[in-house]
Amino acid sequence: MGPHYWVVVNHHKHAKEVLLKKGKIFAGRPRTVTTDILTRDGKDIAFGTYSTSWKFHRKLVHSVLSMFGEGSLALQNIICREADALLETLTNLQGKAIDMAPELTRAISNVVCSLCFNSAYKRGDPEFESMLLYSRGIVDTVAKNSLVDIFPWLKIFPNKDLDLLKKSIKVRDQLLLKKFNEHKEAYSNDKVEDLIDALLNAKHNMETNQQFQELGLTDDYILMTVGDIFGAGVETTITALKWAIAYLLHYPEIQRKIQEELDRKIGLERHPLLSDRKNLPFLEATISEVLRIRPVAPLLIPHVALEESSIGEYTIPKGTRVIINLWSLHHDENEWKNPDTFDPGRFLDEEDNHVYSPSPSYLPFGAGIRVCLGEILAKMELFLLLSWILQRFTLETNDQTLPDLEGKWGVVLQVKKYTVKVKPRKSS
Ligand code: HEM
Ligand code: PLO
Repeated sequence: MGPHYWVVVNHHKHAKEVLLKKGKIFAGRPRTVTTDILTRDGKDIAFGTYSTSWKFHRKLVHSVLSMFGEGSLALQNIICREADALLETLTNLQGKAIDMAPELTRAISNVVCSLCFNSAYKRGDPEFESMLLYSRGIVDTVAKNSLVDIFPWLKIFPNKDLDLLKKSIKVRDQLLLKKFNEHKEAYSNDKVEDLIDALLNAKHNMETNQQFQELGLTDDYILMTVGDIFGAGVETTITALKWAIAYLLHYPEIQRKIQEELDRKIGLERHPLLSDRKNLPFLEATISEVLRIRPVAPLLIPHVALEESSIGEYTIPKGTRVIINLWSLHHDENEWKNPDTFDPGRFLDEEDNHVYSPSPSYLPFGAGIRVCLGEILAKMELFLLLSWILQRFTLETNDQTLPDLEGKWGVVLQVKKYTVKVKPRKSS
């Protein structure tokens, strides 16, 4: 395709060879016109190729996520604070046909905002509205293998998508820079409260290190790392949530089964907590099934062979771009019974007590050296938000109009807009 070799991997054995067995060889990323504009020539984690600075930033983000205590109290408190505000808004909107997306987005954005900037948005905040708008502009135009990414020289011609992308990025950059400057002014090395503090701290501590230049601790790299986590943190989880709700509207009996499980195991006296996850296997299985049937990133992000190698019996020249077709893996008829049917039960053992993957052909977060950095966070958010909503509300379609399940192509597999009626559940 265009001036490069592209290989599309459709079987899980080959996918694992690329991502796990030969993960380091295939850890490169292609440079493309749109991602270069988004990331100032690859100075981020997701679209930046394998390098010392990439490794350093990835490790740093990982440690910040651990500092916030994945699986422990801090993140749970932040997510529950947002879930609580969401329930209050839904209570005020009950009975009306609403698009839940803006409210869900605010909840999810505020979690990543707390992580990145130690701040949160209130309803109607103009900065939040502008964030929604620029993010839409980026998701619709970046990294979707448009012609200009395949034939870069096309960028000399007028291109509406590139114009929208550049305009959106300008707004994003202003927002990031504002947050960055506020943090620089307030910086003190004994107070690390969020991702920007952690990056500034690393810069401060590393200034005397001989490797400093290679570590990429310039303002550009720091801004792009924060932009990545903020962007990935919002767009991915929100997409999965929208898919989950769309499927629950199509399958009310599954929604009812989740609610019965919540009633039986938790009741209405208290809200669910992360420690309840093991006791709510049907909800957990539903989340797994949503991520199977509608993977957020159906082609992952393209990988690049950093040296000559092989996949199965094929020789792969250095520089080949490798697409892992997750859609294919998740819908492989040899691995999944009726792959197009939404059936959370397939992820449960015979007693319906434990969640497991019945097939190795399942990689919603990728695997290996480039595996998603936010997997644990995303799973926490999906579990807490869905359980809090379904404990208190039943979600119904408006006038029998069911959401479209086909999706819309972009850097993530987007859900077309739909409306929902939220009906409070009676206290038992
Ligand atoms: C990469 C899935 C949420 C941060 C990825 C990849 C996938 C993925 C498939 C590409 C792996 C590859 O190219 O091999 C998902 C799904 C999510 C989710 C399904 C939610 C349901 C998040 C969240 C964050 C995040 C919440 C941030 C806090 C990242 C980053 C990368 C990434 C930084 C790039 C990693 C790299 O290239 O080294 N994710 N993700 N993701 N994800 Fe996620
Ligand atoms: C989403 C729009 C933001 O404004 C910028 C951004 C940054 C990181 C990207 C994310 C966007 C889309 C989803 C991506 C994420 C990095 C990892 C994640 C591509 C473009 C996935 C699913 O792989």
